[in-house]
Amino acid sequence: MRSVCRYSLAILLCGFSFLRLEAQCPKRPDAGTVVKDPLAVNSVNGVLTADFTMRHSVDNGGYNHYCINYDTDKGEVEAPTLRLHQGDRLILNLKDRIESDGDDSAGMEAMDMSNTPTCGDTGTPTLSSTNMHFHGLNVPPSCHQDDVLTTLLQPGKPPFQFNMQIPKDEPPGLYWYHPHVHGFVEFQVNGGAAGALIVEGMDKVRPEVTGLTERVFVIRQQYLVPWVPGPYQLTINYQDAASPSLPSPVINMKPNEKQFWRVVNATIQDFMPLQVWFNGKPQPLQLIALDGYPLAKPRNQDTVLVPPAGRAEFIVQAPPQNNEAIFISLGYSTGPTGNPDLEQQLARIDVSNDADEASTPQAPVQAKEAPQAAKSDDAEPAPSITISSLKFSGLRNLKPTAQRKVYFSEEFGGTNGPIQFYITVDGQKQKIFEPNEKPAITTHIGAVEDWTIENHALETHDFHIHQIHFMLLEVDGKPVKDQDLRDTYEIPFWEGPGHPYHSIKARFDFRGAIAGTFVFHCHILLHEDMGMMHKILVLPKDAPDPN
Ligand SMILES: [Cu+2]
Repeated sequence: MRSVCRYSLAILLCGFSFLRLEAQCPKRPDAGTVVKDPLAVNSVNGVLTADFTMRHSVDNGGYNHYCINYDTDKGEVEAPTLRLHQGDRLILNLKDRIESDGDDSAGMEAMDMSNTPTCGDTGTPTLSSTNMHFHGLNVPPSCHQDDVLTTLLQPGKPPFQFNMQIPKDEPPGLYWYHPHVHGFVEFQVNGGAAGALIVEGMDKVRPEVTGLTERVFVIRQQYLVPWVPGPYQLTINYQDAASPSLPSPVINMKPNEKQFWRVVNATIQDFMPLQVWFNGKPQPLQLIALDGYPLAKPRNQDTVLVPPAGRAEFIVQAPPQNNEAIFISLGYSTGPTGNPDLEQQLARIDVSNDADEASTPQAPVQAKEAPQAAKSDDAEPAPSITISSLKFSGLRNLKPTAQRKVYFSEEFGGTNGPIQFYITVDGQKQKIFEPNEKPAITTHIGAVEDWTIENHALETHDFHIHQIHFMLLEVDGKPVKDQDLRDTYEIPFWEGPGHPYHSIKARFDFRGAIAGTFVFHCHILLHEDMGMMHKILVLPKDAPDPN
């Protein structure tokens, strides 16, 4: 649920923005057109260098958009897919060119940043500030890498450089990037500022995908400002998915063709049970990877539930010619105090022998030397990568060094007052996140911990931790059959008195080179912005705890 205070300030914000801002974001595709993949920018000789500019505009429909623009010689393109290999270096120059009018506090009280180290520009975070999080990447939480706590970019300042090496044992798969300035994440990701990042090599782990046409679908979600209660508009690669009130987006496939779909849930809060339908029923999807981690064994599922910020990679087989097929997100109940996630057709699948093969436009400069990513059937057979060589492998057989319990909860602040959103380490006092707080959890490099995460709220929450994946062990106290590696996982709402809390138990692996402070939080972005987040400090092995 959303707070009254945010609502009224959003109206204010809109009142200013509507009148004066020139469009800074590229035009979005028309409704009912063929869904194109994002532009792919490939690494060349082990390095991917890209220049991004964060901008803002308000479209004709009144939607506020923040956009991550990438410079090409034909103009700016929005949110390209960054494609790198294990061990490659990502050099991303990001500049903040958000133009704001009037109040850009977005209803957030100015945060106390005292005693908070600074990386990048100084000043108070506002709606015009930005930074970047590389969701799922197992890279250090340090300045110029994946540090959302202290990295701050302010409008008009020189570009800030992110420079990080993708670990050599990073799982091949689908990751994503988005801004993560505490208090303003939802506004910037709302309908816009998010893109996919792929670590190449899935075919080396899961040969099932070899030679298949690959599609990248980034599902976003947008609401009108001023905000009105109810479900928000979904988009697929920036095209409105609002059938039947707008013509459905179109995905082209050849009859009986198998394609490898890589889907990012870049929504602000939508839990998406994904299905592909034809012949009047959902079809089996061959699930290959979740949250950028290849499955130990592919499995067939009719429904793939992808929580906000989750990713699913699966093989879809088209029906024979002259069959209608659809790609759909089913409705999902998030509980009495949750927002409704309604059923929505994401696209109509057009089955024809004339289907366009070149679905992934490549960035012109980099593509000259880079391998074509979308098709790999004429490439040399890739040497295989074994699951056991990937980060976090072998976790199943390790003995945990600590057990913890963490829980989500909510609290009404008055008769009509805003809800407070908490994530709490059991035994500590419930409190919302503050930038200068001490870490709620301190651990050491080398630790392997089992956490039980419960939901005490009447609303489903969406657990995410930065920097590492965790291995799912139990759901509601029962061992799971598939111990998938995840970085985001849903914990359903409490049904009320007389019912047990829903929970998961998962194993957290701190054996990697990730010393530093980072965060765990709910990935319903409003909840994160309102403080449903805390810090975890990972100390070097044997270092004393300073707290
Ligand atoms: Cu939440």
